[in-house]
This record gives sequence, structure tokens and C-alpha cells, in this order.
Amino acid sequence: MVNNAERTYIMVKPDGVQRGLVGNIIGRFEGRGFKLIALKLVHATPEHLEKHYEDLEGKPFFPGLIKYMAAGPVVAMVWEGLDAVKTGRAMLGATNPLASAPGTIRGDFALAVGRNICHGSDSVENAEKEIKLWFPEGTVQYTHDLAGWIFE
Ligand code: RTP
Repeated sequence: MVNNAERTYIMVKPDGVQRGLVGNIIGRFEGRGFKLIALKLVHATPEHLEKHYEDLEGKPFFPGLIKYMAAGPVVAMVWEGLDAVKTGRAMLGATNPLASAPGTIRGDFALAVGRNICHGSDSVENAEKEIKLWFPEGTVQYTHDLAGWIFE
């Protein structure tokens, strides 16, 4: 079934914020035709980040990942549109920038897996969980007048 309203959680990590890449990343999602549903700058606590990355607990890189993610503010966003989860991941590029194609966010701006600029939900189910975790207050409803020019 076509779902033009699929949602994904996209986050600019602290390195992306520090390096001034927020506008570029937002511009890519806007330009692709996704609708911005929620956005905020958050300096997350280690406890909050441990919840976000709970599936990775026990991995050798886990403590370093939490330290990196808590080192500065992140930009938390929800984007909506056709196949938002899969397309969002494709726009981010492979987790390890070594394998990220040029033209993707990581392929254009990152070199190391532990400083890979951005996060994107890897399934619709995880997107729902992450959106609830980062936006317990809910998201904003408004009409997107461009929809007829982006979807059939
Ligand atoms: P993300 O959740 O950040 O979008 O990344 P992902 O799904 O593409 O990859 P995942 O395996 O869930 O890893 C989460 C983040 O952990 C860091 N990482 N470091 N040093 C390492 O070997 C290593 N492996 C993963 C990366 O920042 C990765 O995005």
C-alpha cells in the first residue's frame, strides 16, 4: 500500500551541528519533497541516549557512542513522505562513511564511523519508537500544499 504519510526520525548528531551542516541536511530533506513535522535542538542526557541506542548496549563502541552523542546538542527532526524510512536511510548513506556513496550525507561529509554526522530510523517500527522518545509532546499538524506536486 502506498503510504505518503510514512514518518521517520532523523537526527543531526553533535558533529553535524558543530560543523555547521544542519542547514544542508534540512535542505536535502526539504528538496526531496519530505514534509517537516517536528524539529528541535536538544542537548540529550546520557540516560536518554542509552534509551535511544538500547539495542547496541554491550557493543564495544557503546560507551564511546554515548559520550560522543552527549558531547553537544543534536537536531531532532521528524520528516514525513513516501517511503520516508528507506529513502531517509539512502540519503544518509551507509553507516560507515568508507562505504557511503558520494552524494549521500555521510558520503559527502564524513570519514569515520564514530563521527558519521546523522542518524535515521532503520524501520517504520523503530521510527515510531524514536519519535515517541524524542517528541513525547507530539508533532505539529498542518497542510502541505505541495503534496499534489510531489505525489501522484
Ligand atoms: P544510526 O543509528 O546512528 O543511524 O546508525 P546506524 O543505524 O546506521 O548504525 P548502528 O549499527 O545502529 O550504529 C549506531 C551508531 O553507532 C556508531 N558506531 N560506531 N566504532 C564503531 O565500530 C561503530 N559502529 C557503529 C555510529 O555512529 C553509528 O551510526
